[in-house]
Amino acid sequence: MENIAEEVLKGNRFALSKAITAIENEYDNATEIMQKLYPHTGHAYVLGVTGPPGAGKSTLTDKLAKEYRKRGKTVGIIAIDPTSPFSGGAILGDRIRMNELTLDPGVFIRSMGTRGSLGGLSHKTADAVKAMDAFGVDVIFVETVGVGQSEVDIVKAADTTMVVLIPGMGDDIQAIKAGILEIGDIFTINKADHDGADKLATELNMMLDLDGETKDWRPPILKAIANQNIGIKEVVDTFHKHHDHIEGNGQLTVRRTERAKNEMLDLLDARIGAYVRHNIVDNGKLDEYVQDIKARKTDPYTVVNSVLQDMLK
Ligand SMILES: Nc1nc2c(ncn2[C@@H]2O[C@H](COP(=O)(O)OP(=O)(O)OP(=O)(O)O)[C@@H](O)[C@H]2O)c(=O)[nH]1
Ligand SMILES: [Mg+2]
Repeated sequence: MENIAEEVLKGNRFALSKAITAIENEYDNATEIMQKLYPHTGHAYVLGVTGPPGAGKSTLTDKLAKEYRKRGKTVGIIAIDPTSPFSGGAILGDRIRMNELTLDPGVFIRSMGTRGSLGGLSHKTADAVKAMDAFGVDVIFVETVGVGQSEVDIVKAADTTMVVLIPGMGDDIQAIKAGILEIGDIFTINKADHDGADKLATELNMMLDLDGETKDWRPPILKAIANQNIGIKEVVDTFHKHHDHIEGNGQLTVRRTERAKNEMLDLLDARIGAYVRHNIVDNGKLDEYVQDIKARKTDPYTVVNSVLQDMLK
């Protein structure tokens, strides 16, 4: 395909698929594709969905996507494959569960691999989001597992982030609370058909009370039974509420500006890193430096200073 970007802009699904593959694998044409797509981004609303493995994130996303379709919106879904080998089986599950959605031309689903590329994943996810945005979907879901730093980085691509929790997590909630309180605009307790949903809601409420004194948005706590389609409309309504809230108080613009800034700095870091590598690692100079540093003939600080001076000439 000659003009992948042009085809994406025309709404060609196959081209969108190729564009995301180029992004994922860092093909040479990825930058050019993004340059052409970028002017056409900024229209989609991006929803982050994160939470522990098996919480029902994909099931929820599937039902939420269908609800958005009912409301006349087109939907993109990016599922970031679980890194853990324990939940690796869910990748196939995701595809099967979301299968009926893939028959709907108003929905585009794509999973992206994390293996071996955690560092670059947030920027690849952000680019995949932009590709879907330029393609023309109204709403984009980004599903990630867990609440570690890499997920936090990934949800930075989202305008509104929902954290999915499940009853019976016991002390786990203590362990992850710092991370989840920070990133959750909305909390959904899924699997509310299991015991302990109310207890979890109470605990979460207490934590949010402690955390939320200075904030003007109190993250709502919702309950859902995703596989029975219960609580789905309420989640979508709450997404809308949060959207209206951050649009009204200017936070949406602030978030998006911050995102543009961080993305540019990340890109710059990556390019500079690649340039440095190319210049001192590939030509074997690094090994010489390391030998000299090890022998205490010089030190890393001096070496870095002189390498930089040489490069910036
Ligand atoms: N009982 C019950 N089971 C549910 C509910 N929602 C989802 N499930 C089931 O929980 C299992 C995991 O659901 P997924 O949607 O794959 O969960 P996930 O969070 O996407 O999982 P990973 O992507 O692997 O982290 C599936 O067997 C679902 O059918 C619910 O509300 N109640
Ligand atoms: Mg999933």
